[in-house]
Amino acid sequence: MLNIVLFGPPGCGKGTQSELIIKKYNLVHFSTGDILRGEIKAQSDLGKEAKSYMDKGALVPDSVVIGMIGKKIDENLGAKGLILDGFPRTTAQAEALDTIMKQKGIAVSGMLALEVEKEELVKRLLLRGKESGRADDQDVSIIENRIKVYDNETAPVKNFYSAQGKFVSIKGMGTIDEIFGRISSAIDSLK
Ligand code: B4P
Repeated sequence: MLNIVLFGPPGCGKGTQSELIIKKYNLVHFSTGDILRGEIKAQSDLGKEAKSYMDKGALVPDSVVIGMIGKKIDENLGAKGLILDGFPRTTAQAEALDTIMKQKGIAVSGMLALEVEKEELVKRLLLRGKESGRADDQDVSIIENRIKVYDNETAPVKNFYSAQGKFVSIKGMGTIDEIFGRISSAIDSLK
């Protein structure tokens, strides 16, 4: 299986590029953010818990998010591969993913990390907030908190994959098509 971790700060283009990748490479999309927003919409217990963290720009606890991944992998073991969009976001999540994948005889093929300047991230997210009404994209202080949480808790996950020789840095500035071209070249060299 071709299992790709698509990584980067909030607003770097993970969701946007995932849509293009799944079409071109016929992979299954797994976005923890989308799943959590679905739970919030359904007003489930999980959604209520997740909302209290997401509204502040904090990460949802590892135990909640890790619990969601095993089932998704089991459901898609026959697929060509997975795009993990927004997961793992902590080293504990990366370790759990490794353990679960080893049990199933599969592995992460590579981590593609989109690098984008902070001002551009804030600009993109505020624009999305205006267009979509997404609660965590409306307020500069919440967006800045998400970027801070990324720097402190999520960026170290790069070291985890770097130590396994699986880390690939991708310039995430430019048009969506330009960035997709860089991502496609990186994926082709993983295959
Ligand atoms: P996510 O849903 O993962 O959202 P995100 O990181 O904010 O956005 P993404 O990166 O996908 O958006 P994109 O740039 O594509 O997470 C939301 C929250 O859920 C987290 O803060 C956290 O609380 C929780 N969560 C999720 N996963 C978790 C986990 N594993 N553990 C714990 N908590 C978790 O899009 C941004 C905007 O930029 C769009 O409007 C897009 O159109 C635009 N854009 C994209 N590319 C562009 C380009 N090249 N030029 C101009 N605009 C561009």
